[in-house]
Amino acid sequence: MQLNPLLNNLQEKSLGLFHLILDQQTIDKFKNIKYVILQGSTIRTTAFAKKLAALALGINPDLFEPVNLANTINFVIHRVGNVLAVSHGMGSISVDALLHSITKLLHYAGNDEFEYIRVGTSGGIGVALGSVIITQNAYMPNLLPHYTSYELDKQIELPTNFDTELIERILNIQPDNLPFKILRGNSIAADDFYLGQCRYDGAMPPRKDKSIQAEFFRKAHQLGIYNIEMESTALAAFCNQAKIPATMIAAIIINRLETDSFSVSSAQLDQYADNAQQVVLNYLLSKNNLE
Ligand code: R2B
Ligand code: URA
Repeated sequence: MQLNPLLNNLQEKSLGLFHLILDQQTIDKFKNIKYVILQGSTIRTTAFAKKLAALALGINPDLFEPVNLANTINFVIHRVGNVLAVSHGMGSISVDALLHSITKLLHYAGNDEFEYIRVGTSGGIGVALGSVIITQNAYMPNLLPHYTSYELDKQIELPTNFDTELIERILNIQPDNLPFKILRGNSIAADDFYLGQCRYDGAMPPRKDKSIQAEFFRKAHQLGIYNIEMESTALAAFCNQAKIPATMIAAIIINRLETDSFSVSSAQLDQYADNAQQVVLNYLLSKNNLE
């Protein structure tokens, strides 16, 4: 791991994003972490922590409510053994702020070897609903494989390839009989769910002619891009810079070659999202060191 050397002399007293005072009691709660599972929604993060606690530690989910280690409802942080389940909100700006905060916290607690895995949902580009994509490279919507951001007025471009060895470790332990497909591919992160992803069902219409949408997805597919979501570039860029192994595992909940709007039930969407959680659970449960 390679972080900002200025952190060593910072003597930071609190972490604003999590409303946490950085005293020894707080820092102790974050020692010995090996896996950080990041998801957009707080509800799915809590559901995941309960599932993991049941499967890895035999804790009855009906009798266990994981505590939020952050003092805010904007983000949740649950600990199950040496796994943190953390919510990151929606979009690159949210995940960027979350990544700085959680990484500093883990650093202050003396961790220097952990993995970041985002587990989420996405729109598919020519991939069956319910499939799960594990991301190799993240692309900007202009179909370039880097993250463009700004430090005040300065435009910054950072590489966005995820960790090949982590991807292989995750793929190699999956059982053969999963009821859905797992594909290794590339992903696009857009800055918005509606116009940023060229949806015609937003409150404002896209400027583009409908044929441009189809042409865009065709070009993307040729680059091995199988899904579109909103955080992969920021996550990949951060983890590349920090030298933290990372990837993204995202379920396909809509086929963007066919439609912009969701037509399946919310129970069905939850089932698709569960597929992505299942892939990371298979990975974590294959470890004998979760406690
Ligand atoms: C996927 O789903 C969310 C939008 O609904 C967003 O966080 C993402 O990347
Ligand atoms: N998340 C997105 O960002 N886009 C989709 O189409 C589905 C989930």
